[in-house]
Amino acid sequence: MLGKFFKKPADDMGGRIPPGQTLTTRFPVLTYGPAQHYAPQDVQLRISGLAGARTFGWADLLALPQTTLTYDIHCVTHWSKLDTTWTGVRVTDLLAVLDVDPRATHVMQRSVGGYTTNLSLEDFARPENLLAHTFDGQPLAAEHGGPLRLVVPHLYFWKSAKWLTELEFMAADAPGFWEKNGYHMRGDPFQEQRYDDD
Ligand SMILES: Nc1nc2c(c(=O)[nH]1)N[C@H]1C(S)=C(S)[C@@H](COP(=O)(O)O)O[C@H]1N2
Ligand SMILES: [Mo]
Repeated sequence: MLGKFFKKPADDMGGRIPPGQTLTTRFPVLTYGPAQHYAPQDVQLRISGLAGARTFGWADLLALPQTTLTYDIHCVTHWSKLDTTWTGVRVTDLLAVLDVDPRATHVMQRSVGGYTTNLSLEDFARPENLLAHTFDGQPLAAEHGGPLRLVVPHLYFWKSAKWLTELEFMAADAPGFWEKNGYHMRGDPFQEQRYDDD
């Protein structure tokens, strides 16, 4: 049955398909534990650690510049999906209104439900990264992390926390949920950084 939805790319689509990945046109749901369900009005994005403590509610997030971007996503379970379109707040536009301490080198994403995943500040601050609330022009479905998730397309998709509720700025790297369980600290799909010994 899976063969109906997953096909081996004929080529690497001009370098767009990382090694070991297979294309899908579906949008698989990958969640450890149950999906979280709450209204946009209940979104609270806390900023903590080495940045001035702040909380952004839904209206605060919508008051920031809104951007729509299309790019490919890659899951460590070997599926890639091309040309996914997301709308939200660019991480760089959020950073522009924060007061980040120069000692901050890493960011921990925290989700409603307890999922965590770490990024270097450099990987976090890329201009294509979005705090996304909309997928394909529709409100992001709860199963895919709505009302609000991070999307960091240049790394494996486990680095994009669904139901995002906190960004902690840190002076050193620290493992999140999957990283504590053997996944790579960075997770670059083009270097196949799947596990911590890759
Ligand atoms: N809060 C939370 N975020 C998460 C996960 C999770 O289990 N909980 N799974 C990660 C993994 S492993 C992947 S591949 C993507 C899957 O996103 P999707 O379900 O929208 O395809 O979400 C990531 N973000
Ligand atoms: Mo994943």
